[in-house]
Amino acid sequence: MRAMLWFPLLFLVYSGYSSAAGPPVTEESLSEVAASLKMYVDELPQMPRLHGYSISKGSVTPTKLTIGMYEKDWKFHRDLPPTKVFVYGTSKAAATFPGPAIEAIQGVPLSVTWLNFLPRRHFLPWDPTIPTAIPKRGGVPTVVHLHSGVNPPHSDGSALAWFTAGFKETGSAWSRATYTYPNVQHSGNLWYHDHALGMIPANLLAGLLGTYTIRDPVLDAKLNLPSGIEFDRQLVIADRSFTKDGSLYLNATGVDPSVHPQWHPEFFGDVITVNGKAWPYMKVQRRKYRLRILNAGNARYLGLSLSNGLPFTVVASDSSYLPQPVVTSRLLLAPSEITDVIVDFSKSKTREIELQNDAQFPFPAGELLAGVVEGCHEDEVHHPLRRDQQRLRPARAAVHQRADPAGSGDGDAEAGDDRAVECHKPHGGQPPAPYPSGFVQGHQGAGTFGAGGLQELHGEEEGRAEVQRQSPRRRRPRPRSGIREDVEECREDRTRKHDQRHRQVQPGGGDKPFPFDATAEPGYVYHCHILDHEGNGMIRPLKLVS
Ligand SMILES: *[C@@H]1O[C@H](CO)[C@@H](O)[C@H](O)[C@H]1NC(C)=O
Ligand SMILES: [Cu+2]
Repeated sequence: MRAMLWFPLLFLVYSGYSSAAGPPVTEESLSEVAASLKMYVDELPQMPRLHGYSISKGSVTPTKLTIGMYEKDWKFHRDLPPTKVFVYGTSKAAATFPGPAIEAIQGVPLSVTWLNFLPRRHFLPWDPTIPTAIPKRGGVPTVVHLHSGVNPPHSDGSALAWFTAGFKETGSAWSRATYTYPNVQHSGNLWYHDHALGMIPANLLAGLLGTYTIRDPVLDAKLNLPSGIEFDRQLVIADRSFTKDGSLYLNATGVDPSVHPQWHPEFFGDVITVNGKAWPYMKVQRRKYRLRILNAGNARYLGLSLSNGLPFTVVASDSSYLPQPVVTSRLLLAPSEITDVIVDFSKSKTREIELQNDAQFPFPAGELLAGVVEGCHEDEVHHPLRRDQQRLRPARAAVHQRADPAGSGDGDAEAGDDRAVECHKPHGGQPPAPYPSGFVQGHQGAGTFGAGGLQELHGEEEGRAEVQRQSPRRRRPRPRSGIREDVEECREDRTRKHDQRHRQVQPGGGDKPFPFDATAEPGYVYHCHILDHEGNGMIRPLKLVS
């Protein structure tokens, strides 16, 4: 297995001099650092878990957390000097890369006060020439978005609701330090990350990200999936590049400086980190594990498989269970996607298994690293400590009954008012101005955001007429399954109709309204989740207006 490494092993011992004083950083020097890091010497850590609820007199009650953002040093690898990062934690000492794993309970609201303790200057380059959060008096602008969260607009982490350390400066949409997460949606896998306008590639690369799990103890128990801190694990995969002194690297020179001094369409790191360690290993027992895998890279897709051919049983994707489990030997994960899989290590015929990545980059047109695999982590299979008697119950039980499970368009129990959604485009300055005539149509009860169709319309008149024509009772095209935040880009030169159906994600289906006003200020945003694209302006306000 070890012959299949990415690079021949080079044992180079670097002294920790500063990159400012050293030779210029080149692609070769970054690859050399990556090649110098021996794989599988650090054990996969688990991030600290934060319970998003209290237990009082035997029942679960809401609670409040305070989480700060800190600059600190983080050890990504035994042989790499400490790396400066920006990370989340309940204190500087407790802060981790990625941040603490927040565990919420379905139906139990959680309040989080997010505090910025970051210094005056960012240690990574960022682009001031596009609509970007730029404080006048220094500091690093930040705001926290809970990805896939069904949250009130004021707690959604609008890109313009940013704030610097001590709230010394705040963006135009800032309204509060404490966010509330109702957790009314399905149990599932979410993640939180920074969302400050234009700062997203740099702030996430620096480490401002973490997992957020909504559990439904009754449902989860029924499914009989591997559970508990040892067997239900988060794997946060993020590619990064390191200079010889251990610093995170982000290129500040654009691909074509004659066009733009800084623009880089996509960041690809040379080192794969999992839970903040470069190529770690994980010791596993001969039994089933639940692995919740997040691709937290800026732009790298992951095509994951296990080196000994063990399959993955996919039980959930981003933020909800699948209708049926899907057995596959390969998982394709775009940036920010989460897959929730069961791996049965009792079926392993080998003692070591590499989690491999074969995705091209940029995806899908980039080069394939022929004959080469990247090990993300290695599972060393130990003899069983106890026999694994566990059997998965049919995952059908996992699915929340939806109002319209088949997506047939019949039985559209859309209590729903139609919602006109305006697309906005940035007009050079900030805040971004609305698209003059762009809009999408949707329904209240948003959660599943299935793009049924896309049709080009000409001019505002035709657009408005189309919205009117589409009554709430009308049959709509079958939405794609799965839940995504991404919507196709609105082009400023055309008016487009996105035929959207927002489906209720309340437990037990039904069409209960949100426990908040989804039309309130400052609205929401939609954006590309290749972070470098988002950072380059592919992010737009989205407001439910009626
Ligand atoms: C940074 O980007 C420039 C322009 O594309 C490129 O020439 C240079 O090699 C890059 N540096 C590194 C270290 O990747
Ligand atoms: Cu996100």
